[in-house]
Amino acid sequence: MKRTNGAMRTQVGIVGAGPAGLLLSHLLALRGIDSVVVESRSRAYCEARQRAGVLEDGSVRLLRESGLSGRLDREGLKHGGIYLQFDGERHHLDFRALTGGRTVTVYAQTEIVKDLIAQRLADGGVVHFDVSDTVIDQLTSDRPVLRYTDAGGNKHEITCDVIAGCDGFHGVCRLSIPAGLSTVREREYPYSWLGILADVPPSTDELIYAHHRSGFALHSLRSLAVSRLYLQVDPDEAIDDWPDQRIWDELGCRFDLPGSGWELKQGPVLDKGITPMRSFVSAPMRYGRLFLAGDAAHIVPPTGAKGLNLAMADVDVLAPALEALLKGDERLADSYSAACLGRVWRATHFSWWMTTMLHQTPGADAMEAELQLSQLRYVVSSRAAATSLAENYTGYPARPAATG
Ligand code: RFL
Ligand code: PHB
Repeated sequence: MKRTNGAMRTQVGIVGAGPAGLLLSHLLALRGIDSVVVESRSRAYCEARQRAGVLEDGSVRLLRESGLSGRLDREGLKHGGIYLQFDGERHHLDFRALTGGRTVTVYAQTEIVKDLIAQRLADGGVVHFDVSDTVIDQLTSDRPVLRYTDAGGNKHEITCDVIAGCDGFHGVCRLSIPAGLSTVREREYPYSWLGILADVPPSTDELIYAHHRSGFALHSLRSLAVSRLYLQVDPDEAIDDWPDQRIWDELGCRFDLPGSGWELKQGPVLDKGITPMRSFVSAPMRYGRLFLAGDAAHIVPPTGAKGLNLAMADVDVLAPALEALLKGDERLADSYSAACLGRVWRATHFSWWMTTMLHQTPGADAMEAELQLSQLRYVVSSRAAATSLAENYTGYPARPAATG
């Protein structure tokens, strides 16, 4: 950030210090482009917010190629498949065998955010936490402005060349696009996820997605010592009605495999919360000099493990597009939205498909239950169907290997 006669100036003003905003700031810095990130929450809050856990191989490569994978390479857990459980049976899908060697990596979003913040600050990057009253303006000019109030109550205005709206689903940037100029496609699902983080080694080597007549359950993990588990619950459930033992009992019931000897290990609950499920796509992802990336433009239900990966894929496309735009070539900026939306819609469909195949729809009839079970049986018995799941789960389209 530069100061000229008291006025502040940067090339790219970035709203939001989630994975999209922080990674974009880093990718721009690698290209010699100056940015300022403003974030309404504290650094501690951003680093502790429990969210995603699964990275596609393309996301891992992006982090590696941009010098951010030191801890990820040491601590990330490579997974070559998942389990699908239904009808009292647990089936393994072997992604390596189905996709010619592709894998995913379990490495928590909290750790990616910690790594990104540490790297930006070590490189002299500017990230302002605890800001309020964020406003973006003059978006159709070539000098858009970013206004905010800092933690001490002082008001600031930064003149930018471009603004990146990386402020998540509840941010202000998308709302700054005039209503008639964007198209929104949205679906709310009639269930939520109750998620816990537990101080207990995972009871599984790879994630278990379980279809059960009481509702969906997912066994994920954060490390070889910490488990992450989810339960489908009604959207109006209150977390206070779910004491820890009730959660463990319900998880035990939904993952139960009679006669197998398998048991769910229980431990102290470190964090718990309820998240609604929604699909949402706002297009185009550009308005003048405002570019949206990540959850600011699109969200998916977490069943496909796609949200974080989409956020990273967006900024992978946006960084070179902004580099070219700042040199006077707008072609990549013009194609940014379309380039991202192809992947976004594929992930939106996959997430919807996984969600509707695995959850119990309130009020659904026996016909729907049989259709779900038939689809699940098909996925675990047909190589073609299993390959389709594996290809989407590991990331479609695959991120091309780096050249040179
Ligand atoms: P974020 O992470 O929401 O970051 C946006 C940031 O913007 C800030 N902000 C503002 N700052 C300044 N001024 C304002 N007016 C602002 N308004 C908002 C916010 O405080 C925040 O820090 O969006 P980003 O960067 O686009 O990243 C998206 C991901 O966080 C999200 O898609 C994933 O977490 C989704 N997701 C998953 N994705 C995966 O790829 N794999 C998974 O396994 C996975 N599991 C999940 C998930 C999301 C979940 N929840 C809680 C929604 C599991 C769950 C339970
Ligand atoms: C997680 O570990 O938080 C997680 C993993 C897979 C999903 C969703 C969430 O599909």
